[in-house]
Amino acid sequence: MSEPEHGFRPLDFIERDPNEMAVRARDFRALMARRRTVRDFSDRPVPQSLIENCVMTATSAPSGANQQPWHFAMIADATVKSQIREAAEAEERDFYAGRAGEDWLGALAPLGTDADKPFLEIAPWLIAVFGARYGRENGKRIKHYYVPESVGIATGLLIAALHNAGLATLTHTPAPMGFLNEICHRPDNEKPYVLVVTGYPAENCMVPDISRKSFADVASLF
Ligand code: IYR
Repeated sequence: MSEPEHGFRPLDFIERDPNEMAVRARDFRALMARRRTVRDFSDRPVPQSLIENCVMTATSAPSGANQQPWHFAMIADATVKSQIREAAEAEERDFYAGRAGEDWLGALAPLGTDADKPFLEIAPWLIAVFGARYGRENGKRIKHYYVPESVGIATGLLIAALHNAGLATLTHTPAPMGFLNEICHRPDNEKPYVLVVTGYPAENCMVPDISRKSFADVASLF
């Protein structure tokens, strides 16, 4: 290995009993299998500390060259949420009116989505996830590696953390969503990737009656 710029320290690894490992793997699978994307939220408040803890979990994700090329804007302010709803719906109206194209709209039909996004104002929290295309140090551009992959992994951890905490989530991707830079005051080297909507589901919340692919269809063994 080449000479590192930092020292090394012992890994903080928890050795577990194999039976406990099997139980934990099954329990976590069962917990995550119950996650569903939700579009019908309650306005019931959710404490900031809960959201912050879940975002901290997201920031523990691995990233290209440990550059941690992400930013999470946590939004609870009603005025900011209204601005986001207005901008997102404007884009979505164009999208559903034809910009998406027939094939895309056909693929979305089973979800029953449309340009109305009331959840952007109703849900107590929106988390705008940004990826830094490059970094800046003393006015110099620093190249970032594997930005979409790193941000995707972090977002996956965020969704798992929110679900684990007992909240419902929606990964919402109004396209294009450059308006999020302006509303969240993020620099133009940061690209918005996704808006994670979170809170309690509305009472009697319904979700599409769809299923996951069979394990054999999505996994193979060598
Ligand atoms: N952004 C639109 C459309 C949309 C696209 C995909 I791919 C989805 O999985 C769901 C929706 C919207 O949010 O309605």
